[in-house]
Amino acid sequence: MPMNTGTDRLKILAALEKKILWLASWTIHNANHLRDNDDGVKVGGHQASSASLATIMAALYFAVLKPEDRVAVKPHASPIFHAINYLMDLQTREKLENFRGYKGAQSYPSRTKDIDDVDFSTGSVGLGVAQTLFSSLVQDYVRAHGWSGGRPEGRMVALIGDAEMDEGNIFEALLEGWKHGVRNTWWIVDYNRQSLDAVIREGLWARFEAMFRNFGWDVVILKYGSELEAAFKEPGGEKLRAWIDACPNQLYSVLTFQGGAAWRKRLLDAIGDQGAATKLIERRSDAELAKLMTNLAGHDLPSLLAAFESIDHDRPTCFIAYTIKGYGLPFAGHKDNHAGLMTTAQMETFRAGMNVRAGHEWEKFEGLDLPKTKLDAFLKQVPFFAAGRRRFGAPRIEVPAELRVPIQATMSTQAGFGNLLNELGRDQTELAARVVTTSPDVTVSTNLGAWVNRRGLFAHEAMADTFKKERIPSTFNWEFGPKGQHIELGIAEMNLFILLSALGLSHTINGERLLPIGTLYDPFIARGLDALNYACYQDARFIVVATPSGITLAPEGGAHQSIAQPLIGMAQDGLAAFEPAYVDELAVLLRFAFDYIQRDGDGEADERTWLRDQTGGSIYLRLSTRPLEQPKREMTGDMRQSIIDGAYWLRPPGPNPQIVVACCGAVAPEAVAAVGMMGEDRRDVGLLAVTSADRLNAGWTAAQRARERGLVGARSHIERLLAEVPQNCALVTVLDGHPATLGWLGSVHGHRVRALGVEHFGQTGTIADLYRHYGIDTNAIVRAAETIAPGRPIRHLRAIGQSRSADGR
Ligand SMILES: Cc1ncc(C[n+]2csc(CCOP(=O)(O)OP(=O)(O)O)c2C)c(N)n1
Ligand SMILES: [Mg+2]
Repeated sequence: MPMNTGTDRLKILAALEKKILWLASWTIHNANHLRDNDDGVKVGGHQASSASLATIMAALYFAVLKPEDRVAVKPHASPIFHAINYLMDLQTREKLENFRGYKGAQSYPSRTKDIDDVDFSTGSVGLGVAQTLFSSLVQDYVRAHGWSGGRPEGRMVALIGDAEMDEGNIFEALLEGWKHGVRNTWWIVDYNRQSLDAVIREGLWARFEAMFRNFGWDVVILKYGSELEAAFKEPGGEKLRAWIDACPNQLYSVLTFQGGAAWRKRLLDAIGDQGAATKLIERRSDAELAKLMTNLAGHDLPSLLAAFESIDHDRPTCFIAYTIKGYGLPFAGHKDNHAGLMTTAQMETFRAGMNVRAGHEWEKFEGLDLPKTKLDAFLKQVPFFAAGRRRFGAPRIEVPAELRVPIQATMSTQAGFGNLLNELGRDQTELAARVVTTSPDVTVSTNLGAWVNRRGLFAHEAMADTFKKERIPSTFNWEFGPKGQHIELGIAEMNLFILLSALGLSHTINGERLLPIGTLYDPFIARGLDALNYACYQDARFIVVATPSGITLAPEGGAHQSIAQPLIGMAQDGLAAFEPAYVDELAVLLRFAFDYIQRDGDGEADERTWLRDQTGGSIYLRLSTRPLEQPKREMTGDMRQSIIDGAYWLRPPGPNPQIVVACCGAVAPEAVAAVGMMGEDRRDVGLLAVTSADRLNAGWTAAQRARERGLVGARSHIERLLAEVPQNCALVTVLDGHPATLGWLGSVHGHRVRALGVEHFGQTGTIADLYRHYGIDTNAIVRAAETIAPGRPIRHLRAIGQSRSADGR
């Protein structure tokens, strides 16, 4: 286009940079002002932090990025991000006026809550950064499987705070990226040398540079802007360069804050020579000197454009861009500026400097000295936005009515999971083709081995199994290649969840649906919990299969035994958690999971369960390595539905029960035995098998809410199940996990309840030892029942008690 000659383009970009800084600052100021009389909560952490990235984001969003690129924006730069989208008509004035308010533009860019085109949510620092790296891997995966759909390869870009680089998950991702030959990833570090509380250590950039190079990245250091570079070439310029090179971060910040006169005094004291260097300084007014000395490359459009546009390869690249926190604002450089806000008087001065008239603050081109038509025409052709919204969809992958699974007489749910995937792996179906598995170095021990034998490991280059070639017998024949369907990860669980987040957004990022399954050890969910939360917050879709779990993993001891995980499963939004006891239940649930992770309907609750099942979400299956005798039964439609809804009667209570036992997961045999033992001494005992405390609880809560809103007939699954149980009947609940997971069942209809479970770090021992120690064995269930539902002593319990004391235990 003729208007896009070099200088024209620079002028327009400079105007747009100014505009987004204005709009972001005004958004923040305005939102604060509106809420001054309200709850007094001020907007912090955005003003200075946003200004730091205004130039870089103007260069990227308005010039450098292409429609196929995707960006994770540093959380506190959200006002700049929203301002850019506002200019592109993708964000509304109403939402900006309500920034951080109820249903307003979000404090941190959010895929799920914002209306503008957020590629990756950010907020918990470090996670968005790693997400870009894994998204790039997923892009490679999709393309290697022949699903590019003719779309060009995109770059995954992260805008990173320099203090954000402290987050360990970034380093974990770097290492994993190196192993997988990551490409097309740009990380741009906003090197403003300030965190929230402090000015950072000297020379940090050199550590970053060495580290990135070590992991095979290209590093581009963007230090001085074009004006400073030109000044260095003037007579005396070398002295200026030497001074600024040696200037400590703290001093540079102080002088930036103090302004031109302070710069002059300090520079003349330090390098004044009554010669060329003095002249270089004296030639400039205070304002010019301040502008020159803060002309870092991160605020210099020509330097930024040259650097970004010179990259003509797909190697991962880290840009370390020197910037000033609060650039262009009155508190630029001040170490306390993280939560800095402009006073009304400062805002007025800033407004005057921007040529914005009162009452015209939201006008797109107000105060810019370029014709509106020109700016409008430029915005219409900005490449990044030219192809429309960057969110895609993908058709649903058909899921059969049933998944095949061979069930042995005695087996664990983990073994059942291995069988299910092994069977799936035999099929040449679209479902099998779209499944992608991953595991942080526990592929074999979580029973994915057979699946991987069939489907292979993903790698850019084919690589044969040398053991196989050398004819050394092994259970696992693992071939690597571009068509492989298992992504092998190192041990870091953060990487597992961020990869699942990237795989689970493939339908919207790449327009190609994947059905990701990640396996790990249940206790180590805690290690990746923030990343799991992040993945769910972005509405990524995946299945997490966690084994082994609980103290059932007896000889492994407390370090490997999960207690709180069932509660995580209940509390984690966007994640439906299940803990089946038997393999036929698991088969039903895995089938449901494949369907559920693909749903994207509206949020209306289902009249039957009061669960928002149309919206779908991710799935957590808590499995066990304990082999259990499997029930021989026909899976009826009703039972299938109940397993999915969260519970079914393994033994329905009689007409007037005194006791109902509710059990979940691997302790089913203890519960079955206890119910059998009580049969002679307590009436009509029932046994409820809970497959999902999470879904029972969610449905119950939603049904109560619905009734409070006038839908008097709303009933959830657990309410219907327990409605059969008379009020004076007592409940004993039991699981290998925290007792609070099921303890709430008593509140549903006001039954007395005794909740058994595990509250303390496990011991080593046999399963029998530990179930006894923690009080979740058959005796403990019976004892609890005897106490909570008084009646005649339970004979079997006394018999066991006697034989126990006889053998001295
Ligand atoms: C995991 C996590 N811990 C803490 C915070 C709170 N927090 C937000 S920004 C920030 C520091 C910001 O420093 P930097 O990354 O250098 O960004 P800058 O504001 O300088 O651009 C902190 C501690 C957070 N958002 N996420
Ligand atoms: Mg910083």
